[in-house]
Amino acid sequence: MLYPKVSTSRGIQELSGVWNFHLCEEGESEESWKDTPLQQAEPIAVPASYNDQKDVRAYRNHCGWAVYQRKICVPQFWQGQRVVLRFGAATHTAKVWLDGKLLCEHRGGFLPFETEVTEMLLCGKTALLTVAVDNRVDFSTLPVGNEKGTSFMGSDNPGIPSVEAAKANRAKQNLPNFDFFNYAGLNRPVLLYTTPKDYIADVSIVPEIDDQTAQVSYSVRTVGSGAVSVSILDAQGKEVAGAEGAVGIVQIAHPELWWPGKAYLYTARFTFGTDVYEQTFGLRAVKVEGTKFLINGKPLYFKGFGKHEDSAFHGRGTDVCLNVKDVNLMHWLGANSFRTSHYPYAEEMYDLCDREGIVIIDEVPAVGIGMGPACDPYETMHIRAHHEDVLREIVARDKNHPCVVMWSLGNEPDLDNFPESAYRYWHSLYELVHQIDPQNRPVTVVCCQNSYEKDITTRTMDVVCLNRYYGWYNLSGDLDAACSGLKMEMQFWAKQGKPVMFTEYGADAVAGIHEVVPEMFSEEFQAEYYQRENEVLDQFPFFIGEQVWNFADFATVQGIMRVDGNKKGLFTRERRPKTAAFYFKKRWHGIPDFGYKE
Ligand code: GCB
Repeated sequence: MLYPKVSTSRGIQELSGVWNFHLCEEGESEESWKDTPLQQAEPIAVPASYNDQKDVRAYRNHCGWAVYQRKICVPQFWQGQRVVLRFGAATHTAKVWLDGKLLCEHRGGFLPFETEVTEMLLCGKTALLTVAVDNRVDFSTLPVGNEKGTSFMGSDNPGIPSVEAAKANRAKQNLPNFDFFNYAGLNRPVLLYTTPKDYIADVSIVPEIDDQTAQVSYSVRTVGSGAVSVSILDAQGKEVAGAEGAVGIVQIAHPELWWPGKAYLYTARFTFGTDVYEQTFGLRAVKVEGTKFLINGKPLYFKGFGKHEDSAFHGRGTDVCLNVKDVNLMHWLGANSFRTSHYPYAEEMYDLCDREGIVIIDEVPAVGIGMGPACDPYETMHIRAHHEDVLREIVARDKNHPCVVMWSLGNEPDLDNFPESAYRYWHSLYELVHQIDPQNRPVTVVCCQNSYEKDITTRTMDVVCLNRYYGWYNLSGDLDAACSGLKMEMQFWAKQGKPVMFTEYGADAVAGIHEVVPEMFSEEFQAEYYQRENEVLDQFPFFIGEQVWNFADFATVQGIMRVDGNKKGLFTRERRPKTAAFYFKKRWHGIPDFGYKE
């Protein structure tokens, strides 16, 4: 799906601002307000999560539908155009009405959707836009919620009669099976945009690089009739190549390649009749060969993070200022990459990373797929069809970004309790993504600390991505034992002939707790944990990257394992550095992006 851009043929009207808002009570239909202005509406900022915008438990802990409303209209000079209403995301399920007419429904809280509203808005009137969003998570949603029991961080003491009785009378609540706060609402920009009646619906760009020239295959999907042409502009806006036709190949002589840390962007200006759409792209090749991850033929060493879209007040709301700040902090640290744990991020972040040369492992919200050794999640959860839809949607959205170098099918599913079921599930998704990605990038699934010998899926991915907590969740506080366990596991991976990286490792550190003899939760322990484990990882040539958990402290569901959120950040939630940030700054500026282990 194309990102809306202004061009000589296209206009945009942003609908950001303060909307009207209402939380539905249990039993109240989300449709009640579809054609009626909300009574006693509350103000709510869009884009942003609603949870932290008002300090009442009802907002924070809401479970179910919430209704957003505002009036919209378009200028008369948009007559003759096609008008589209677009949501960057609505978390997790959405229904959209205009003057009471149902325009669309969407499942999945982290990807865009849109609907044409030409007839309804070009009649010269103002219309009532009503959007209902449902934040409930269960066995049919991604991310997954538990249907009974507790949330990820909860504790239940089964068997105590008074506790059991109290549980039965509890108010309905979400039980996330994942460790991040279930921020909900219109988290991403909402806008109206125009195209001509005959328009460009999608573009796809696939670069291939040779020593002296680069070849770019392109294809354009159009609606209506007309001729397609493309003109390729360099970073200064000078035309360097061009072609006619909806499908074709252009050659770029003396190409400037896109590198991590040294981004170079070309623009493909597509024309179809009167419509013009500009798509930036980079010339870069991605390939896994043996135990190496090659970008433009050179072996990359990943230095970076798992992150979250998370900040005070906004929750998971798009914050382009925070994005710029975070990318600048990555440059400060000498990092080159991050994973969009545990869901696709807002499109604005990918544009920024294209421009700033930061590499992304792009993950879908398939997190929480596991129910312990007693129950096969692949038999019990009803997620397969939705998982495929989400993968198709993320590839359609992000396929042209040079910053995206690998797809992650999901985070920490059960891979070892039901190894055959897991293999059947994940391997078919792996094949699907290889088929649908025009650039055929590497594909992975992120593996949690498990019985790696029983897990027959992780080793079949293009890159083995491991989340490991030696010294934290196991062998807690004992870094000698942690390093010995880690080393033993690495010897197993050495035999698999695959590139291996950490997509998570870490320790909570509460900013301000300092110790001469470091123990858990102090800043010094966190720094020492990384220093000791990195000494082990550096011994293995097939180990191609370290992404720490997490970039910054973040909000999560309350529970006995978390005090005011997850504290594994190298930065606090306000982006103040902890001791470990200075350790990594020194280390990563000393590790080249390419050829570290040659
Ligand atoms: C993990 C999860 C991540 C958690 C992290 C932790 O393995 O992938 O979502 O936040 O551990 O801190 O426990």
